[in-house]
Amino acid sequence: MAVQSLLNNAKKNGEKKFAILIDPDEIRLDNLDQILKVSESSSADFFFIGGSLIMDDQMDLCLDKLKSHSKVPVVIFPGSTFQINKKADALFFLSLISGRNADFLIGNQFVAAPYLIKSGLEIMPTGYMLIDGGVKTTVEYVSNTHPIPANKPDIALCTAMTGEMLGLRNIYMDAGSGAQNPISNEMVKRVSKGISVPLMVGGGIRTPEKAGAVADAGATVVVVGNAIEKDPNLVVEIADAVHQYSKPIL
Ligand code: 1GP
Repeated sequence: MAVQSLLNNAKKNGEKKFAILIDPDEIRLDNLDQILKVSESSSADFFFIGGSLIMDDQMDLCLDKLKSHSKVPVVIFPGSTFQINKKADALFFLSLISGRNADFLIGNQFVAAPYLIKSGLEIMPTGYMLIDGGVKTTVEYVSNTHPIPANKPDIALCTAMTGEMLGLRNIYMDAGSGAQNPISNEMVKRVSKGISVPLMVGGGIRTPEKAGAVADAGATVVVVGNAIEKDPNLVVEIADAVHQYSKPIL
C-alpha cells in the first residue's frame, strides 16, 4: 500500500504510528543492525531517513540494509536535493512553511522536480514546521528561517491550516534533531484538532512517556531519532507507549 494511504488510514481510524528517524551521517552501522533487530517484531511502523547536514553520506548503504532486512516502509526525509535515492519507498516533498525563505518553500523543490519524477518514488507533499526547541538547531541555521515560538500554539495552528489549504497532504512539526525541549503537548493538541491531514511530530523526544503523551495529544506519527541511535533498546518501549493510544478497533 502507498505510504500516504497508510498515513491517511491511520489518521481516519485514530491509529498511532511510530517512526524511527535514521540520520545516515550519524548512525553507526552496528547501531543500525541493532535497531533492525529490535524492530523485527514490527514495533516500528516507518523508517524515515535523512538529515539537514550530511558530512559522510551513508544513505545508500543504510537503504540497502533497511530494504534487505526489513519490510517496514522507508521514507526519505530530505534535508537537501542531494538526498534523493530511488531505493526508498517514498519521499516527503517538504516545504518549510514556518519560514519565509523562498529557497526552502519552493526553490529547492523546483530544482529537484525533474529528478523526482524520474525516480519512481512515491512523492508525499508535506508542510514542514520548525518549532523552537530551546537550542539553535542545524535546520534553523541551514534554512535561515526562524522557528515558531514554543509558546505560540495559535501561530502553529494557522501555519498548519494554511499548509493543508494549500493542498499539502501531511504536516510535520519538528523541534529539530536533538532539541532541548520537545514540542509541548498543548501545541500538538491545538494543531491536531485544527487540521484533517496526518500530523507527524518529532524533535527531542527521548522517553516512552513523552512519545505516548505526543500520540495522546493528537499526533498520528511520533518520530524519534537521536534517543534510539543512542539506545536501540528503547524501540520496543517507545513503540508500545505510542501504540497504546491507538483507538480500539470496534
Ligand atoms: C528531527 O524530528 C526528528 O528532525 C527527530 O529528532 O533526533 O531529536 O529525535 P530527534
